[in-house]
Amino acid sequence: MSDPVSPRTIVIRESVLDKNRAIARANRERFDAWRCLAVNLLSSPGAGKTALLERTLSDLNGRRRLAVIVGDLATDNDAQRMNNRGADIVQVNTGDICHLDAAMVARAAEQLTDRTPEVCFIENVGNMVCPAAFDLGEHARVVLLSVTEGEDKPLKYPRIFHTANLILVTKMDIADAIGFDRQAAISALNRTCPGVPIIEVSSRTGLGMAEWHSWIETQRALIR
Ligand SMILES: Nc1nc2c(ncn2[C@@H]2O[C@H](COP(=O)(O)OP(=O)(O)O)[C@@H](O)[C@H]2O)c(=O)[nH]1
Ligand SMILES: [Mg+2]
Repeated sequence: MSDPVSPRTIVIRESVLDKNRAIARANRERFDAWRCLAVNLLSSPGAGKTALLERTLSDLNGRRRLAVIVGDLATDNDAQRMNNRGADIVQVNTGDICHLDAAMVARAAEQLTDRTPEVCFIENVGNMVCPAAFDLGEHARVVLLSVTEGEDKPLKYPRIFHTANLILVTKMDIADAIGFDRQAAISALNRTCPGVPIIEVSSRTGLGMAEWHSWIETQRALIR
């Protein structure tokens, strides 16, 4: 028989999450004060978060003041890719930590005070598990599911999908080539997170971008 779970372990984890929640609340108040929509992007590595942001920054350049806080274990590759598109990019290296937390976002947001954004995207560390537990002070969570990952991922990693306000099914331009089963994916999403809107997108062809931009504007209008 396995040992019972140590109560002490649970208490420590709860206190970490409590502390995170308090900082997240302060982050949200700051974004509200800036009248800035904060969007947390979550997915497995390689689902297309940076490609989506590259395209979004270029599309919205000149229409909105944009910023990206980008989390990465070790490199600034994604920040380099998003540079020179009119947005402020703040890199956060998390080292061994598999998710961003609210304190990291608070430090990053300090760097945006001179030119406060109207929309701040937060590209989380690519991971389908850890980032789900950490509120960053965002207004909305967007979970990306790429057509190459397997249609059953929402059933296997339900927590991240439960917390989503929007699902983007990415890389639709290669869906046919790789035999993506659209009905299976939609049905897994509807079972895991019923009612959450789904937009099919391609950062390569621009499919779904107008709908994605319009979702951003609708969310921005909801900020107090
Ligand atoms: N065909 C296709 N490839 C894409 C698309 N979006 C991203 N990719 C590719 O998928 C890989 C991972 O994308 P990236 O944006 O780095 O994913 P991230 O790790 O979630 O930030 C790269 O080789 C991208 O060029 C897309 O819409 N269509
Ligand atoms: Mg990336």
